[in-house]
Amino acid sequence: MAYPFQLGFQDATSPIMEELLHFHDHTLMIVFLISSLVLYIISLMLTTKLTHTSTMDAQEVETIWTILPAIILILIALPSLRILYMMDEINSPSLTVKTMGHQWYWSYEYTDYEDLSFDSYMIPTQELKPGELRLLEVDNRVVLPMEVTVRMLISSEDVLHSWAVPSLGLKTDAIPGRLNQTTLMGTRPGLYYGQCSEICGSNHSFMPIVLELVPLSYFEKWSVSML
Ligand SMILES: [Cu+2]
Repeated sequence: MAYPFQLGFQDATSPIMEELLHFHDHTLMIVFLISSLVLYIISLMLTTKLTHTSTMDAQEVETIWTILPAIILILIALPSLRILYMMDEINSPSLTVKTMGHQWYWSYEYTDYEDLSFDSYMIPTQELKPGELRLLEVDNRVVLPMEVTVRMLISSEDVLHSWAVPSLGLKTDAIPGRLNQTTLMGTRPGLYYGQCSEICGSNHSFMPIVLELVPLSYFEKWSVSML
């Protein structure tokens, strides 16, 4: 989860999120270089009276300042497209979990099991135990095996919601009448928090998502205990 007053992204828990963080740093570096150059030129223009006849009409410089931005845009677009296709790929998942958005809670269904489903409600502030996070804890967490490709099917029973877990690089809209699909692969065990990310009504802020990533053997024990 994010720490108080955090700037920037949460640490990556999936290979996709690592890619996204690298891409963010890459793009920010380009922005930084362009801004430095522009600031430098502005400061030159403000502090000197130097003009050069060749800047008044020059085919060469115009060619350069047209082609150079185009190359920079390609350097941003190509890695972006690469990640887009990686995120779109469904890598033969071993487990499928269906989640439905409701006003205002999430419900989960492990469709590989006969009868494994539950609702996941936020724990109200007055019922929190010491150390628990306000507006983020739920009564039933989504337990998932780590280092296993999981397919999430996301839809909604009533209005638009959005199922989002920042440290996994996930944000998928839950749309009534439509089944959205995404894959996740957690690389570290732990608790991962997310929130509904589509304004869905008065309790939009109170339907968090908690993933509990555990080793496969723990997941098997958990799934048996839930049946
Ligand atoms: Cu919402």
